[in-house]
Amino acid sequence: MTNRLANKTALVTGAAQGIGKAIATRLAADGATVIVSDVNADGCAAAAADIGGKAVSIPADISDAASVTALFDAIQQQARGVDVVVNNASIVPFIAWDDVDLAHWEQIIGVNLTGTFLVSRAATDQMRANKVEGRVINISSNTFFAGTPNMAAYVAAKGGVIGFTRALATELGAHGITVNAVTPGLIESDGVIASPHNEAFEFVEMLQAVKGKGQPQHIADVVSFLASDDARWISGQTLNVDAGMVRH
Ligand code: NAD
Ligand code: 4PL
Repeated sequence: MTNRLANKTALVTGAAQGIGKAIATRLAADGATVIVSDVNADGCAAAAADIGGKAVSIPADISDAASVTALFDAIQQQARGVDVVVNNASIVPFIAWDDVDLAHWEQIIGVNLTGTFLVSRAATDQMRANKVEGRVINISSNTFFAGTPNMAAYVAAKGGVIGFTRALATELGAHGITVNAVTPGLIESDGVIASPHNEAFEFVEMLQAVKGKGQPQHIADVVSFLASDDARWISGQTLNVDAGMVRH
């Protein structure tokens, strides 16, 4: 689509399907070498094959510290390190509040918040070791603003991601690394289509300023901008991408 990420290597987590796959596809179209990563190893390899070109599949579980270490060792060997990291992988639950127990809470925080920490820790250590003025882009959710029902642990984790984004931007700004978050609204991803969230489109569209069904491409196009040199003066921010459903 552009050539603005030529000579960059971009890691996208949770890229086997949905929004992550669309982001990986867009960054590759912008000229990046894309590391397609996912806990679903078969889906990960299939997505990298679909993208083709310079896309590389390296499966990893972001909630597992050893798996994340192995991922970044492989990236250092195969691509001489990472320039752009998109923390997209997460579990998107639909669960009544009465069913939210400690095991569910710990699972969602463990993947959606601690996983984002583990990948950001390893990625920004690698960027600094390589003297790379890198980009970290965290996929949060507009449920943090809306307090959307049936996702209490998820909303808490996504709020944590926004707080972490603000703090990490401060910690790393002196190294030329920017850290930003994107908050999508309801998007017709593979995961959403296969879940009860798929029933919510009519209601959500009623709340949107701009009408239509959110698509993975709507998020990928904004992530491409944040990954580009045009966004060099933006850090610690949360960019809401939901057709104007919520205003913050
Ligand atoms: P999805 O369920 O379609 O895809 C998520 C991917 O993440 C899957 O391929 C899954 O295997 C992977 N994944 C899950 N746990 C993992 C782990 N421990 N390690 C590595 N990979 C893991 O989801 P989606 O709808 O495309 O969502 C992508 C991102 O966008 C998520 O961060 C989600 O919270 C966010 N988001 C989605 C929506 C929406 O409506 N779809 C709205 C706002 C935010
Ligand atoms: C508005 O992040 O942002 C449902 C499911 N509805 O995961 C989300 C909205 C969902 C959302 C989300």
